[in-house]
Amino acid sequence: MASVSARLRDLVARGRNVVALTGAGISAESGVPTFRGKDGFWEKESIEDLASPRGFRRDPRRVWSWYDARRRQIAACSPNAGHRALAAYQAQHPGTTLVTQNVDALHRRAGSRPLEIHGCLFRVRCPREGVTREDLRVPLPEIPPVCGCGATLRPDVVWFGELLPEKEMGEAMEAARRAELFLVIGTSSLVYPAASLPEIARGRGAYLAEINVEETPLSALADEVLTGPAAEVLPGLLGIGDP
Ligand code: BV8
Repeated sequence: MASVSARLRDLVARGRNVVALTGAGISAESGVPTFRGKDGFWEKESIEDLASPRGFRRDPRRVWSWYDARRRQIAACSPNAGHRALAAYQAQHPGTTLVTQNVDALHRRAGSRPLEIHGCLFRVRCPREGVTREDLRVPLPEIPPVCGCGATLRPDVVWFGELLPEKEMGEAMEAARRAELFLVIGTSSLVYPAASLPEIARGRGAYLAEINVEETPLSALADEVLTGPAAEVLPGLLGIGDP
């Protein structure tokens, strides 16, 4: 287990204005591939063709086949000890803000109340009616799925070149500004504007701790780096035995 400074332990125990930002790495031990690691999602596919409005307009069937495959894969996965430790910590310290870039719904399944700033794979949106609804059908009955109004549905996720949801991102920015402790967990810190959140927090005086299995562009800015898998580091760090 990575060694933790007394300062970090105190801030965790105090539990005031704590923000956690998670990425694909926290779901790795649940069996969900990360994006940029080996066997990652992006390794096989071109990101522009799949996670972009242009790619979807050009070939909705291909894009939905990829999302349906991810939905099937993730539906078979369960939250891990890292997700559960964050959920228990947020229950103990209700002022904790959990921001996730992940679209796998595993934080919610672990009992957390996350700000899902990149949306969720298990929600669909009708572009004609502007209505978003949960859709847990695995596999989808037809590819691409069609709304009752006849329009082709889209996944309720944020694609490259698209704006992040205003409400969730506004709350995340506000929490980053007020943060006393900002934990960055399992993200390559490459995708913006999500990656700007720890920078904002650090700039406003937050203590910045990174939990990752390898160095990232954020590591140099962090006050403390805990190297190790999130499912192993988080229960000990957050003082939560794995129930
Ligand atoms: C936008 C949803 C603006 C879909 C995704 C500067 C400012 C603003 C924008 C930009 C900018 N520079 C470039 C941009 C454009 C772009 C961007 O950031 N590009 C990057 C690639 C350079 N950003 C955008 O397009 C965003 N929109 O800015 O709009 C705008 C302005 C005007 C008009 C219109 C719009 C939208 C970004 C959201 C894109 N959507 N996904 C889907 O999932 O299908 S991004 C995708 O990457 C996922 O959401 C994912 O969460 C995210 C980040 O990846 P990570 O989660 O970090 O995963 P990764 O595999 O990279 O890393 C895993 C990490 O875990 C590694 O560090 C690894 O070491 C670690 N790890 C592995 N195992 C473990 C572990 N850690 C701990 N424990 C383990 N066991």
